[in-house]
Amino acid sequence: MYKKMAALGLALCSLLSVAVADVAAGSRWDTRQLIIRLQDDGLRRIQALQPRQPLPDLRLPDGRPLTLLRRFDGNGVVVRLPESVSLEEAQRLADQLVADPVVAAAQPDKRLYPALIPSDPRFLPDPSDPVFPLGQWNLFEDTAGIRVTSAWDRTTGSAATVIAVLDTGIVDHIDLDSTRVLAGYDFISDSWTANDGDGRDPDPTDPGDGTADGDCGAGIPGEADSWHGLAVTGVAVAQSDNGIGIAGIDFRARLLPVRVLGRCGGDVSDVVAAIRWAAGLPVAGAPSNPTPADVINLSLSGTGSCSAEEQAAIDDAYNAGALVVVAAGNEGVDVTNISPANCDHVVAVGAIARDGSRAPYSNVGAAVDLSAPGGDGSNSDAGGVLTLWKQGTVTPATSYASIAGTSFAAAQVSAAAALMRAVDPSLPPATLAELLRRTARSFPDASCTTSSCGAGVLDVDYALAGAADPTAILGSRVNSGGGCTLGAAGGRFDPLWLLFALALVGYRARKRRHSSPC
Ligand SMILES: [Ca+2]
Ligand SMILES: [Ca+2]
Ligand SMILES: [Ca+2]
Repeated sequence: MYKKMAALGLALCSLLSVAVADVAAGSRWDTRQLIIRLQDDGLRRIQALQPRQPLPDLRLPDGRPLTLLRRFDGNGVVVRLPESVSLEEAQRLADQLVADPVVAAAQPDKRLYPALIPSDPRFLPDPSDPVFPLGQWNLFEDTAGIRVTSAWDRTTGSAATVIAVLDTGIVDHIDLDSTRVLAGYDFISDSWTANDGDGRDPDPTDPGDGTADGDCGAGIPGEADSWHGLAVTGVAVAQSDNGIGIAGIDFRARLLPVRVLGRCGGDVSDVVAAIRWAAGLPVAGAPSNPTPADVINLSLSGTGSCSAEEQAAIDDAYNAGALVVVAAGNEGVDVTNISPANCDHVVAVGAIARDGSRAPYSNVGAAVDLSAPGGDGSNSDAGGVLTLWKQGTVTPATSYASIAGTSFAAAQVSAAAALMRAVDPSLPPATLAELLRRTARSFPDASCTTSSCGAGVLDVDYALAGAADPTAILGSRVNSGGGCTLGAAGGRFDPLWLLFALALVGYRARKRRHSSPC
């Protein structure tokens, strides 16, 4: 609303006392225009004025004029400044103008932009798509989405940010920018588990983790390759706005692929080494990591209490400045007995379904920090999380899949944390974690409460606002989170994934609405 001033019938004779600042390069919020509402007398004075003529008597301190661009409605005019200024500077100039009795109101003619909709053809819903009609619903739907499109108006990320994905490794994909993929490391010591012919090595490429019946224990059926690391990675950093496939949540962060899971899962001893290495800490036998992670994503779980070795490694990473994000797990049980989600100094992430209800597989309990959409895991609902996939032996991979699980909920929180670090690289893990909790929005369905599914549903837009001004959200208090019972080290981790409807397609079959290859 415009502030009304008393009309004193004076001419537009004020000189502005605020200089127009030189703004080099500028931002997209800069403006060169003001909207001015005039009192009647002022309006009369410019009645005969033509566009691009200077307003009579109204000048900047250095003598430069304000020129008329056009009449606005009623008593309004849009005027042009001699040069673009920041929005803040424009506001100061407008405030000065309001002090003139013939000016009823003034404000910057600020620029507005559409909420970013990336060009990736699978981002938006497409009812004609028989396989993925919902697009990336988890990023934008009102009920269970994480409000990414408005968040992207704040930042789309920074190349200075590093997300470590500790998982089955990485494979090339047409919708993954290889220049954003750091060298990483393969921490799997056992060569059979690793399936790459040796123990630890510098190549985190995922050779597949498929098994035959009985490989993982008597009576346990074999499984196809999971490509779990690729799928988790795609949620966070698939190449965005490139006209191909899906959009990753972070457009610019670099990926640090760290291999810890292979056939039949992985060992705690390898995972804890990888956590320290990802955080930039020394690990015997491995080269130093020149790109310590801002965020470490652990979409893996095992049973039991948080072991001493897990907690120690997580504490080391936390103290080194890395936020450790952990999937709550897919067993549908209380997370108290699921590690490392039950460890201290982690952000444990549960999953909700597309309708906002608790995902039936998601672990729950007081140790869950917040939830994010992970799909409901049923075959009757296409509402899994759309992400990258590999099918067959084609390289780079070209496929996409709709997958459910807390793995993919966690990946969304990791990407959100990376965007927060892009807003402010100095935010420590405790602040990131508390902001994620405190900016989460209320659960849309009574099946999730703050005692079962964490503080709420991930709200990336609000989290980024919090990152820009933490004290507005937190005051001076930063809480580092809950406790953990220490126990014996050991056990193996399983990747968390539920693939349903086998929603896989090769890219050649996907040419439809766009000229892009998928
Ligand atoms: Ca190896
Ligand atoms: Ca390897
Ligand atoms: Ca893409």
